[in-house]
Amino acid sequence: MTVTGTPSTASLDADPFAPDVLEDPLPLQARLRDAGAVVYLERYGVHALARYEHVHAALTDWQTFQSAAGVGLANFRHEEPWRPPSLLLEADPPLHDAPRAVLSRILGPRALRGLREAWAEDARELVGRVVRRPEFDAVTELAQAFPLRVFPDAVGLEREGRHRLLPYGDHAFNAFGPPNGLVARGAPRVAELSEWVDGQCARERLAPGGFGAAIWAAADRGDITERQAPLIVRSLLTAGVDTTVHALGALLYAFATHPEQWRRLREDPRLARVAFDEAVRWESPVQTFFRTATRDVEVAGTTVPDGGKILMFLGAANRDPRRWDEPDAFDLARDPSAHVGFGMGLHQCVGQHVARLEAQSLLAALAERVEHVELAGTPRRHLNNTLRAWASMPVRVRTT
Ligand code: 4MI
Repeated sequence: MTVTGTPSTASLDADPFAPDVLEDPLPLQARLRDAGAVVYLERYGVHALARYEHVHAALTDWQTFQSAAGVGLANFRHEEPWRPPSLLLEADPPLHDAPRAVLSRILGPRALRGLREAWAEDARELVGRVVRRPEFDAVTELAQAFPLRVFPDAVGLEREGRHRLLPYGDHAFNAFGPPNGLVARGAPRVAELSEWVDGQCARERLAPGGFGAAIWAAADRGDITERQAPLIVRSLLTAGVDTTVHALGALLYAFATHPEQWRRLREDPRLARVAFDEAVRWESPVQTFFRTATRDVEVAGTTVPDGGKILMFLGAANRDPRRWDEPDAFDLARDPSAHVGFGMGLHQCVGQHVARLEAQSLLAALAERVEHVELAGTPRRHLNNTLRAWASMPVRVRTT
């Protein structure tokens, strides 16, 4: 006898936020993709999507898969968020639209043109200084140092307290996951870090000419309200530093371990743009985000209940062999542009042009000065519930 009807949903008791999985998420990603289109994660009572097709479909259907109930494990329908929700990340239309439109313009390619030359020069100066020594730490001395040098100035932040940006972002990205040891470890500093960040969002703290002042100018024009402006500045400070730091870390790791790809980039520096997207696809600095079902919805034969959380594995989708040839290869010859490392659809990363400009500035400066780069020791991961990150990466370079 053949049993027909609803096929049972695959179910796993694995913990995607356990330290050993965060250390190397690839085996669990493969298990999830192969278990089925939808996998129930028993430990957290959520449904997971790890195949490109289904992650993409969920990302582009904001009506069914909402962000306003939080894009972490916490369900804002029942649980109080650790900070007032973001007007961008944790909102949907119509509330999402005005903040999004304002920030898209401020962080758009046209608006960034004025930063190009200055950032190129900043990158040349930093690289020139760092490569004077043949060995250095590519994470602290480049991937962290460059964004911390250019981004806070572009926002118009005061100098005092900038060391709080990375730990604040690190905690925010941990807080999208379950309340595990990583969140507990960050908890003692949350009050201090949040107080500083929130304080920097006030109009009078932000230097004229920066992204922050431009957000307040939009409030003066009435495009957003004065109550919205500081929270939009807060989005820049939350999303603008750790993400780019870890994307640059991914890029530097990729080239330090793929000498032939570095040669290729040096022969054709126009490949810098593809290189950045390929690194974002390959490492997926933002590994996961949740959505919440706005109704009982069927996904590939499984019903996700209204209010149910859906965990989308961006990193798994970006290495899904159903979508990508040789997904584990870092290869400048492919077109990685459809990756979901920046999300997809309405919420797709509004800061990606800033991230691209940072990466292109740094890569161009490195390509000018560095003939060859390789690991000079074992790189060390930095564990975070959401981010795929490096704590340290010793490299050796041969300069021109
Ligand atoms: C995708 S990373 C991210 C985006 C936005 C915010 C935080 C993180 C925010 O606070 O708006």
